[in-house]
Formats: sequence, structure tokens, C-alpha cells
Amino acid sequence: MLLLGESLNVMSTKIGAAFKARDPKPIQEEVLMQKEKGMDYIDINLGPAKKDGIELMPWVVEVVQEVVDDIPLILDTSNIDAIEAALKVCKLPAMVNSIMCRPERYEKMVPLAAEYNADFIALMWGPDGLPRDENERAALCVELLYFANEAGIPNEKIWVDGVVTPVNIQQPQAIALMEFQGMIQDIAPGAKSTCGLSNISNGVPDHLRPIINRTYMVMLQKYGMQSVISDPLDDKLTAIARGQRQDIVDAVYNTMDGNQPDMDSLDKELQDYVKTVNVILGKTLFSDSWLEL
Ligand code: THG
Repeated sequence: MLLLGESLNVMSTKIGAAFKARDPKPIQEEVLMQKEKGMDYIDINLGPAKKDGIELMPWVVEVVQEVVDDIPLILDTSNIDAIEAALKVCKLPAMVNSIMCRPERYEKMVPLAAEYNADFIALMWGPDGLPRDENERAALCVELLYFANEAGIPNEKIWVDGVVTPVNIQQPQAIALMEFQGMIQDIAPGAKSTCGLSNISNGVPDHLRPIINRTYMVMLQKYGMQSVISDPLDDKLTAIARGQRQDIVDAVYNTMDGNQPDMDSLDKELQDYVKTVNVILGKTLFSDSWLEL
């Protein structure tokens, strides 16, 4: 599982202030931390950046590259001009995050990715917003990848993102995304995949977010997920992604397969993973106290 560090992010108080003040230090400390934590990519998330993105995005890229020039960057903003300005200064092949399944967006952005030889994240967000189920996701995926292939971008450079939504308000969508994940290699052979993992626990109390994120990552991995945009500071998540916690993977997979392990034979940590699988599958109703049940 490849890890795409999420925390060079305008929503973070520290980083948001550094972007605004054009202060390199917090940005460089952040990316050095992400490098030390072993992130495979660094997501530079500016949000919409409507006003100053065209100047801010390349500035951030250069500030990052002054201290870390061996990790590829992901350009995360809806401002297309800002992405183009940043592509011009990226030293390593970059990734465009993201191209939506909306003609007025992809007709502009796919040629841009092609011109700069960039990978891109194909976001399954259509003209009507979030797809209702796995079949709507599949239809959007076929439309966008066909357009990209016609423009000369092979599936191997496209990272399909089926869109993760918060489990506490949209539980059936957590299953729809897994189902879609399982369809990707049939509808787009060779395509890669990714997702904004932390979205799954948006709105959940902070101390309960990591267990949901980790559990869902393992569940998605069972359906072929190749990478996640994740919190670099969650060392346990990183250890699981690096294949160092087979016990957790086994407990999650067994529960998904309907062979729920005997709870008394598991320690508290593994019990929590089993309970969390059942919440994500909708077998237990979501509440902030599911681990106490
Ligand atoms: N798909 C793609 N790109 C994406 C997303 C996606 N980029 C943005 C987002 N979703 C993924 N990145 C984040 C980054 C931070 C958080 C969630 C997703 C997050 N942060 C904490 C919070 O807001 O509480 C902490 C913020 C802080 O540091 O203060 O939850 O789905 N392609």
C-alpha cells in the first residue's frame, strides 16, 4: 500500500498560516517529517485557492523541493491555472489531484496532464455530484478514462479515486466504494487506485478517527486499493500499510468473510478492529461508543 501524505494542507492551522504568510519554515519542517515517516508521495493541498493559487502553488513546490527533492508531489487544488504553474516547476514527474468526471473540467485538465507527462487522480465525482452506487461510479470511470486514453494517457498513469465519504452519515457508501474498487481492474485494466482515506472518519471524535481509518484501509486493500492519502503521523496505519501487522489484516479479512473470530480469543486491540469492521459494514449501528459495546 503506497502512502500519500495528507498533512501539507491549507486546513491545518499551522500550514494554512504559513501558506498565507509565505513562511517556508513550517512547510519545510512538515515535509521533512513526512519524508522521515516514509511517505511515498506528498500531497500539496491548497483547497480552491481561487485568488492567489497561480502564484502560491509553484512557490510551495519550490519551497518543498529546497529540502525534499526525492519524493514526488501531488498538486491538490481545484484551480487549474495553479496546477499548470506548479507543473512547470516540479522536478520529478508530478500527479494532478484531481480531475473530476465532468466534461467542462476534464476537457481542460486531461490535455494539461498529457502535456506535462503527469499522472492524474481520476475523481469519481460527476455532473450530479457524488455517484449513488458502484454502478454510477463505474459509468463515470469508463467515460473519463476513455477520454484520457484518447488523449494519449495510458491507464497506468491514472489513479482512480472512487470518493470516500464519512461513515457516520453515509454508511452504505462505504460498501459501494469497496464494490467499485473490486470492479476497477475489469473496467480499466492496469489503472491504479487511491482515495482520501481520512474522509471516512470526518466528523468522528478525534480519538476514534485512527481506528476507523486503519480498518477501512485494510478493507479497501482486500478489494485491490493500491494507495491512500493518509495521516503521516499515524504510525500504526503506516505499519499496517507496510505489511508489519498481519494479525490485524487477518482479523479484518476474517470478519469481512463472515468468519468472525471468537472475541474471547482476541486481545482488546484486535477486538476493536473486528468491531469497527462491523460498524463499517453496517452490521452495528454507528455511534461514538461502538468500541464499548
Ligand atoms: N480524494 C482526493 N484528494 C483529496 C481527498 C480525496 N484531497 C483532500 C482530502 N480528500 C484528503 N486529505 C485530507 C487531509 C486532511 C484531513 C482529511 C483529508 C483531515 N485532517 C484533520 C482534520 O481536518 O480534522 C486534521 C487537520 C489538521 O491538521 O488540523 O481530516 O478524497 N483525490
